[in-house]
Amino acid sequence: MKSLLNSFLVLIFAVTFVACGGESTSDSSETAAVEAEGSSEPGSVSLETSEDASEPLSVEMTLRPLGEEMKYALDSISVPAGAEVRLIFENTATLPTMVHNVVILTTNNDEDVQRVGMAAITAGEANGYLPEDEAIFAATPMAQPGETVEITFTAPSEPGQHRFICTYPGHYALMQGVLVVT
Ligand SMILES: [Cu+2]
Repeated sequence: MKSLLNSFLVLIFAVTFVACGGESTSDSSETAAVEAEGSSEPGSVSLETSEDASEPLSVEMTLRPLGEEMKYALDSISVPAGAEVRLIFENTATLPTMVHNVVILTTNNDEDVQRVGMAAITAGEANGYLPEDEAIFAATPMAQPGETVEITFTAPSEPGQHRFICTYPGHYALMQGVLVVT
C-alpha cells in the first residue's frame, strides 16, 4: 500500500514537472486588461453598488440634465436606506443659462419645494442660490455648463420619497425629481 502511494506521488510530481516545463514558453505574467468603465447612455444614472458585508453599502450615481432643458434626465433615482451615496452631477448642457445643481429635500412636499425654490432666489448668486432651510437634506454646488460637481451623503435610514430640485433661479418649478429610498 505504501509503495503504491509513493508511486502515485512520484507520478504526480512527474506530471507537474512536465506540465511546468511544457508551459515555460508561455508568458505567465500577462496582466489582465483593466476593463474600461462602461460608457453609460447620455443622461442615465449608473449605479455601482458594493455589497461587501464588512462595509456600509455604498452607491455611486451620475445624474445629468436633459439636453438644454430645465429638466433632469431622470425623474427618479433610488438608493438603499442608510447607504453611503456619492452623487455626481455632470452638467452636460452648453447654454449659459443652463446652470444647475441638485438639492435634495427632507420631504416630497410641494410646499417645501416652493419655499426652498423661492428662498434660493433671495439667497442669491453669492450663496450659490442655496438658502438656509430645514427642508434641505443635501445639495451639490452649482454646476456651470460643462462642469461636474458631486456630493457624498448618507441616505435616510427610513424608506421614503425625497424631492430633489435645481435651485438656479427659474428652474425649480420644472427641474425636479424624486429620490426614492428603498
Ligand atoms: Cu437648473
